[in-house]
Amino acid sequence: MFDKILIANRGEIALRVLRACKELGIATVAVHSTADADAMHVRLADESVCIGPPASKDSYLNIPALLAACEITGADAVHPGYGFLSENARFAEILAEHNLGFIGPKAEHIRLMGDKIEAKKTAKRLGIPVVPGSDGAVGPDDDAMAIAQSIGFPVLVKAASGGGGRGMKVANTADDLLLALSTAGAEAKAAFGDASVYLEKYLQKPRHIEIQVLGDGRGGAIHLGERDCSLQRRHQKIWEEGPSPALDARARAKIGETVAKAMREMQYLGVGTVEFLYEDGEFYFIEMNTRIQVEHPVTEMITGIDLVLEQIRIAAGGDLPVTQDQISINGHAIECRINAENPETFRPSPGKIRQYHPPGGLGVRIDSAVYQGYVIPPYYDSLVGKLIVHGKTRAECLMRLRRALDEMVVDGIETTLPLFRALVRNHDIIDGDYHIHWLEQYLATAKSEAK
Ligand code: MV4
Repeated sequence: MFDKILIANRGEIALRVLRACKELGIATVAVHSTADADAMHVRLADESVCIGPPASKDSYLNIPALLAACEITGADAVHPGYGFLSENARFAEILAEHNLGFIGPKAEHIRLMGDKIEAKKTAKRLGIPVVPGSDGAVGPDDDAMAIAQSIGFPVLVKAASGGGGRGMKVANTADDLLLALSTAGAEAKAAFGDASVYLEKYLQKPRHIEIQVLGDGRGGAIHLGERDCSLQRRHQKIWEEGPSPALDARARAKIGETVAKAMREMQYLGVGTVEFLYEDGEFYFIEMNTRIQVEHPVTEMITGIDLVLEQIRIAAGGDLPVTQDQISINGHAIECRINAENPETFRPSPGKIRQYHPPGGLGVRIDSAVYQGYVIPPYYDSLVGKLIVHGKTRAECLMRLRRALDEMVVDGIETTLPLFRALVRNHDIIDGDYHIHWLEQYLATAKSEAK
């Protein structure tokens, strides 16, 4: 097991990792930019190192500074959290070259899943259902039109190095396709330095359902159910829940076992999330995330598994905590990502938190690093905290979420709390009747009615 872990991140996830380390009896090193000197994870860590000025590229993405911090403190492993360097294969390799542990998957798997075309080919080879589309990248001398005709319009042009919605263009007709191909390729080249694109059948109103997996890196892997992350705005998830209101036990077991089998064959190491679009009872693989995700508490609340603690144990060579048949989904959990943003315009609202009262009570969890008097800096994401609520049923969960949202106080900055107080009372949401475009349609309607 590791003796001292350097947490190469900030905010609530840095605090989350720190908590797991403390429970494992592992010493903690916090790193921070000059803008985060007063951050909670810095206060609670055993040691802290300032690694640079506010800009991420000069601090949290500054690999030499992180290596120096490991050297100075004698850390023997690094936890990358999510975002920043968490899916940077080269970073994982550099740590290995310096005899430092990387609490994450094998670099080869990070690299593989970072290339959306290779990821899809791998998924298909491992028996995971994928979206119908081109067989790999569409080259200049491929007959993109013929491929699109065979898929059937509308088709989606996707950048191989994209992800998270970047570098995607919908083509509804043959004429649209030529334009989409040229613009997607040019944008991908500019954004990712890689112009290669691929085609997929465009699914009109799917849900976004992701499967949580845990692998021991030696051929053992289990799945821990799913999270429904369909409520997104501009590819930013705001509300995630598990189990999905759209799945029954049979569908869950089928896709879960398919994914777990694939992870065993890959000899996947650590936590991972396999993302699907789900439409008309069918799953379609779109991407795999090789990191702990923001929404991991939803799974923790319904399975009782501490994903970050197990991620650390497994990275140190440990075994899976349970067997597949010991996993059971208990009750329902919903996570709301509360941001320091205007609830209508979503304009960031950094600044000082003058009043802070987090809700409590049975089944209510707040993952946040803010406190009364904390100043939210303008340099990073605008997350104030995640409100995660558990109930024996979805109805009980919604009732408790409504109460917790009404109880929560964050004054001094604007937050998206009012949005969640409206969503938790919305009939479609209460019925679980929504898809990936539902939120943006809801917001557009609310905006037009406000005029
Ligand atoms: C799609 C799609 C429809 N059809 N692929 C968006 C980001 C990346 N995860 C993949 N995404 C999509 N891929 C096909 N073939 C629709 C989306 C999409 C989306 C997916 C999940 C959650 C929210 C979304 C919002 C817009 C588009």
